[in-house]
Amino acid sequence: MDSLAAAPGTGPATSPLPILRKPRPAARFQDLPTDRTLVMGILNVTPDSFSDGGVHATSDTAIAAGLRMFYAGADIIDVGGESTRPGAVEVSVEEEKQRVLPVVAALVKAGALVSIDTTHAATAAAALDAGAAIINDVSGLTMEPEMAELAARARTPYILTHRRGDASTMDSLTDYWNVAEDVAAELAGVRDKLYAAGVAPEQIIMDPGLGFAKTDVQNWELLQHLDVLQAMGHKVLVAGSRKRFLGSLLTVAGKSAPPQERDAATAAVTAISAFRGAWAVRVHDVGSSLDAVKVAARMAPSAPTATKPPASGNS
Ligand code: PMM
Repeated sequence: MDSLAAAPGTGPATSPLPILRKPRPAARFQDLPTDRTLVMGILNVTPDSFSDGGVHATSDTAIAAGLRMFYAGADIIDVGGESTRPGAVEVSVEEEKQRVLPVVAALVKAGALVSIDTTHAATAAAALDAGAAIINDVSGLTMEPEMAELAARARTPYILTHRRGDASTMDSLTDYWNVAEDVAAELAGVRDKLYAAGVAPEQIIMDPGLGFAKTDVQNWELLQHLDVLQAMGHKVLVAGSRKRFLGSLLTVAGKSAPPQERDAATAAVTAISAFRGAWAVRVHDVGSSLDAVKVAARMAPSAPTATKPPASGNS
């Protein structure tokens, strides 16, 4: 019997950590499943993220939450130490590293595949040293262009997110001619910089940056036209979990639904994104999105059917 094994979340009530399973070999990006959309669990180690700020404010609670997501089936855990919500206060690189590095190291040791959500190259480099396998830079290379050299040197997959401006300015930068075409064109411009730095096409994951310099209507339009992004030939990540445009959609009596009540809508977005071939979704509630991915896979044209093929020939 595996004496260290236990069902997820079954540690004693007094312990913030689920009982640790045996360390597993380090997970590798190239071993991720390719026959379905992947689910990336969001782990914000911050006091002020818009939807889960303060929930995982210490290393222990963050590690426990990350392990729960991993054992629930998340393919990737996205660890971030700085809030990116509009108007968020910047943290120093040292503070950010203190928040994320112990969490990255513990999750990697447990066998999880970890991405590091940061706009700082120094934090990304330290997280890669601690075992992270993907760089998730929501600034789309605008904050620290040296991220490109880091991704090239480390041969690490790089999530290229569309964003205009920064947390303090993006809400006023929503002027587009055709949002899907414009986002794709702006991403293509940054992609060329990544190529110039030596990043290979297969390392690049495109993200439309839902909620970053987008109005509610523009977010929906981007989801409707995911094919425009997919036509660029890279993997596509959809990150709409609990975002404001879902809250607005679910308005009751003039009040936007609070973030914690947006998970069913998030799962619906996951199902549609998966059906349309997204490589991955980035979500807070892993379980409901895993279910949604299964439904989408079962609905795909390639899924098994009970209908017999028409008889061929006269024999
Ligand atoms: N959004 C947030 C944080 N990180 N990363 C990617 N790649 N794409 C996003 O849209 C994105 C991100 C902000 O949302 P959160 O507070 O839920 O993490």
